[in-house]
Order: sequence, then structure tokens, then C-alpha cells
Amino acid sequence: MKILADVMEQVIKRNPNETEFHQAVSEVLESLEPVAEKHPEWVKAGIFSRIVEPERQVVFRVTWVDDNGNVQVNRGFRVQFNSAIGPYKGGLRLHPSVNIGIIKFLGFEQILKNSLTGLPIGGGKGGSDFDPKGKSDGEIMRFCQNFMFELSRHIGENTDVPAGDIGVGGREIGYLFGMYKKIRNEFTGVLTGKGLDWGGSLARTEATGYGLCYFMEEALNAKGKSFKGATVSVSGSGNVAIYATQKVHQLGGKVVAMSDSNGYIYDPEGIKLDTIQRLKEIERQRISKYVDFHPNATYTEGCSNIWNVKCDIALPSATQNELDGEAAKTLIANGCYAVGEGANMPSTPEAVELFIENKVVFGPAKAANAGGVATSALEMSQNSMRYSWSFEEVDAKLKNIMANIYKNASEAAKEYGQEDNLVAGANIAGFLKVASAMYSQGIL
Ligand code: NDP
Ligand code: 2IT
Repeated sequence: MKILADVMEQVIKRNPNETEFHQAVSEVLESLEPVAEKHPEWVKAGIFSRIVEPERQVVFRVTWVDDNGNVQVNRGFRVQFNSAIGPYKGGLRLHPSVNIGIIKFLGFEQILKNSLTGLPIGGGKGGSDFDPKGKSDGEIMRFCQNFMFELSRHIGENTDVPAGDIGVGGREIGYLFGMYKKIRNEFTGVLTGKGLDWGGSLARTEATGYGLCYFMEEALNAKGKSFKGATVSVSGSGNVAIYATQKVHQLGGKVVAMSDSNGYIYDPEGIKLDTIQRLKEIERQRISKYVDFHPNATYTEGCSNIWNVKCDIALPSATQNELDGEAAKTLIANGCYAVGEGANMPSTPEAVELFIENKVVFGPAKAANAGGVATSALEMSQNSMRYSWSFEEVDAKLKNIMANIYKNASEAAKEYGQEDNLVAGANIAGFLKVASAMYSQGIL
């Protein structure tokens, strides 16, 4: 980095110990060096220094009472990162690992991802270090209600529209929405991922996983390949992983491995998704239970071991930095020719470098998993119109959006002398629109 080295230095100085945030910014700034060279007016207007600083960060206490009558205290976050092209938009994560650095990395990625969708949404992210595992429905409800009690002051359908992420699905969105409606006495599209009877969009549940496969199918087709007949590993077994698996099967591929944070299952005959859906979506069980119903399958402790399974295509869809340099080497040595990131920043920088060097078709998260937030934006449109589109209509729009993201990212890569590098292409294509909007709106 030359022109943007100062910006990176400032980020590290101003946000000490926020390693995931540094990692996300560093990758983006590296890609943007040629953009800075071409646009000295953006450098002069401080666009690069401004885009790495959140417009607003809210950190708050969340107090709730557990089933034993004990008072519990958690920390809540909402980072409103950039509103140049639309209201802040991004998920809420409930996981014990959540801290401000993780929320900032996710919020920063979200700016460029949301821009890539072509829809009018800015970037934001939030969550809490609350651990939903093992909690009763009542505990989840009381946490969500107390979380929303504070969050409701900061969000709104034209200001900031949260959604799900790790640990936040339909159940949590319901409790959050109910409390927002009660506090504000208004029924608006303030959250996405809502239930279908109260403003949710058809296909939002499936959108991230389906979108990931639509994006990868475009990227594979450009290299004369496809999911048809391919053996696929999908890490995670949550919202993204489940619907990615469903779409891989529809496209003629075979998912042979899935995981949760404890370990992975391998089913050489192809994962039976209805078993996974029952265990994960309904019973909230561990994935190890799968082998009780499918004795030909095996379970191995340790989630990162999933990358030792031989596959043609890998879709990491659990969490950040779940696939490191060693795992990348193993995948490549086993003949893996494509990797699509369903999770946010699942590959470490070493892994990304190896994939690009070895000409693996690599779909970076902010492009490949943008189908979820794109469909959230479609939910916002439907809420504004007070109208709903059919599943087929939303799915067709999603497919079209993912094809456009692929096209824009690959064209930007080519234009900036980095043909086939979708990391650079996605960063550049996403940034150009936000930078131009920030420039037009003056020094703020
Ligand atoms: P879910 O909570 O539905 O599922 C998360 C899955 O990942 C679970 O299988 C979970 O296992 C596993 N996991 C979570 N944390 C870890 C960890 N630290 N180590 C290993 N495994 C872990 O979340 P989603 O499917 O919604 O999200 C998955 C990823 O996709 C995240 O990176 C998220 O940011 C990203 N994403 C989500 C979108 C969405 O629309 N939901 C949109 C775009 C990106 P366990 O149950 O054992 O914790
Ligand atoms: O990372 C993401 O893009 C999401 N968790 C979805 C965000 C959204 O607003 O739908």
C-alpha cells in the first residue's frame, strides 16, 4: 500500500486490538490502491479516511432475568457505519464471541456488500455477547425485548433496518419486532426477516444460501464448470448452510459434509437435508445426532476438520476465519477448484492468497453472500408498497441480482488490471458507488 498506508495506520491506532476489523479494512484498502491513484479528488476529500470510521456506534447494557430468577447482564451493540446510499442495513449477531471489533468488521463489509446489490441500502451491524445456546424460549424472549428497549431509540424504517445473523432467526426477529411495535406504537418495516403473515418476504429465509449458489454458478460457468455432478462441502448448519445445501442439490451437486461448532458429519451418499432441518431448525440439536439416523455417515469432532474432506467445491458458511492457510492447502491438494464464501470473512488472508495464486474460482463473501441482504432490501420495498411478491418473483429478482454482482465484480477486476480476481473486483465495484455518493454529498 502506498497512498492508503496512512489510512490503515490510523485505523490500527484508533481501534487497538480490533483484529477482525483491521483484517477486513486491510484487504479492502489493498484492493483500492489503484482506485486512489485514479481518483486524487477522492483522496483529497478524505473519502478513504471517512469510510473506515463509523458514522455512529451505540454500545449499551442489556439486563434480563433468567429462568432461575437471576439477573443477567449483557452488552449490546449497533454500529451505523455508512448511510451514503441508503438507511443503515445489516444483521444482528447473538454469540458469546461478539465484541465491538467483530461488529465493526461486519459493518464495514456490509457497506460494500450492500452497494454491490445495486439497491439503496447503507451499511450497519449489531448484536450482543448473549449466548442463545441452551436458553429457553422465555429467556430468548426476555433478552430480545430488553435489547430492543434500547435499540428502538436508534433504528427506524428510514434510518436503520436490522435483520438476522448468527443466533438471530425468525424466532428472535419476532420478539424484537413485537417489542419495537409496542414501544413506538407503529407497524413499519423496521426489521427484515419477518414472519410471512406480518410483513416478511417470501424467499428471505432461503436467500443467502440460494444467492451463494447462484453467484457461484455464474462464476463456475464462466470457467466452463458448474455444480452439476460436483461434490461439495458446506461448513455450518445454520440458515446459510441449510439453504446453500438445498440449492446445491437442486443444481445437481452433492453435499457430502456439514458441520456445527463442535464437529462435522460426512455422508458419502449425500447429506439428507430433511434430517438436518429437523435437528437444527426445530429441535436445536447438535449435528452429531445425524449419525443416529444415517448409520453410513460418520461424525468427527472439531469443526475445522471438515476441510480435510475431499471435495470439488467448498462453501464455508459458519463464521469468520474458519478456513486457514493449512485448510486451503489441503483443499487445493485434494482437487478443490472453487470456494464460495457463505459466511462473512470465513477465509483467513493466507487462505485467500492461496486460492487466488492457485486459480481456484473464489467468490468473496461480500459478493457471494449478498443475496440475503439483497432480499432484505426487497422485503423493505414490499413493506413500503404494502404488497407482497410471490416466491417465484422474489427468487427471480435474487437470481438476477446475483448475476449482476458477478458481472460487475468481474468487470471491475478486469478494468483495474486484476482479471479473475473477484476479491479486488468486489471491493472496487462496491466502493465506487459509495465513494461517488459520499463525494456528491459533501464533507460530512
Ligand atoms: P446461524 O446462527 O443460523 O448458523 C451459524 C452456524 O455456524 C451454526 O452451524 C454454528 O454452529 C456455526 N458457527 C457459529 N459460530 C461458530 C464458530 N465460532 N465456530 C464454528 N462454527 C460456528 O447463522 P447464519 O447461518 O445466519 O450465519 C452464518 C454465517 O453467514 C455468518 O458468518 C453470517 O455473518 C453470514 N451471513 C448470514 C446471512 C444471513 O442472511 N443469515 C447473510 C450473509 C452472511 P453452532 O450451532 O454449533 O454454534
Ligand atoms: O451479513 C449479512 O449480510 C446479513 N446478516 C444479512 C443482513 C440483512 O440485513 O439482511
